[in-house]
Amino acid sequence: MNNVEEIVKQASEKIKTANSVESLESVKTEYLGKNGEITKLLKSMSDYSVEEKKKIGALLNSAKKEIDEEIIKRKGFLSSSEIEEKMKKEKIDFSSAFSFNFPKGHFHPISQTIEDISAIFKSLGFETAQGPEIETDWYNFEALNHPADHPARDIQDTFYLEGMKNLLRTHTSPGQIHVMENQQPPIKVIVPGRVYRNEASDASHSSTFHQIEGLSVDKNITFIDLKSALTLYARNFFGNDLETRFRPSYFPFTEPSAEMDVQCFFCKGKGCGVCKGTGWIEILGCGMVHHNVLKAVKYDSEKYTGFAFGIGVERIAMLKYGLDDIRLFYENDLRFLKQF
Ligand code: 2U9
Repeated sequence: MNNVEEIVKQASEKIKTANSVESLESVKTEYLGKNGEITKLLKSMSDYSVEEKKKIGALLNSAKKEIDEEIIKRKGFLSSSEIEEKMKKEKIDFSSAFSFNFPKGHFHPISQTIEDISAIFKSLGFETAQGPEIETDWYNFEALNHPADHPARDIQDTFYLEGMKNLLRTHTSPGQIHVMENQQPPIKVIVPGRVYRNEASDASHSSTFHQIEGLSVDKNITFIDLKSALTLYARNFFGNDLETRFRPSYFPFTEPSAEMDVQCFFCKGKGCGVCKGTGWIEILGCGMVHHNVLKAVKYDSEKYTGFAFGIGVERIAMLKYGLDDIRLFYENDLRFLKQF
């Protein structure tokens, strides 16, 4: 009986080093099973006196209890890590469990381009707003400083709806008029959307296309703010290494107005077919918001100034993907769309 302590120590050592529930079970059998070390000693007690039996019985029972408890503890630990291990090994990827193979779609290249451009302006602090495609003369022209006899108002250029009261917007600018009517400065929004022009379509014209227009109005907004925002946009979209330039232009709703060019990203300014030998590519129109526009939305044009810009999405997408016919975007030919 002197070696009971030694047996417990040995068992304890084996329990600690057992590294599976299975090997733990065999340790249990070795010590507490039918022919186990402790069981054998319990069986041999008949050789002792009643007094001795009491003492030895207590000793063996506490040894048995100790071994049993250690095994239970170790088993708890091993089974949880075994389950973990098993879960890792048997991880099932259910994505392949569906036998029907849905063809995966993706966004249209025009949507992708709108998304890419919007993300850049979002990073510059612009929020996105949207407006209706059916507008009135006031929102589409009058509030945007188009004189009554402006050619764009001609039925030849604009789709008027029945009764001539409503029209299909010819630009997304009326969206910004709505924003300004509902909100005081500071304003910093972009308005992406579909616009309509009553014109014949060819490789570079379509009666429906998309614009992203932007507007920033606050105290002390200057042409510097316009240049820095649009230069950051152009560098980000077309590449940091390309030069940009602004040329004077004319729009009824901005004064002064400008157009922005980026150095041709195909020939890096040397002159090629894409830039028609000029080394520059026009990417947007812009300007300081005309004070008549600020007045139309009842902003104090002495207190506030703003800049605005307009980007033709199809034009940018054609440049980016090297396409020469705008009509490809609307034909929904899968052989074309699948390439994006
Ligand atoms: C408000 C005031 C001013 C938006 C502007 C342009 C210049 C412009 C064209 C780009 C290519 C149209 O799609 S396109 O053909 N747009 O050149 N757009 S400034 O100016 C605004 C907008 C809203 C209230």
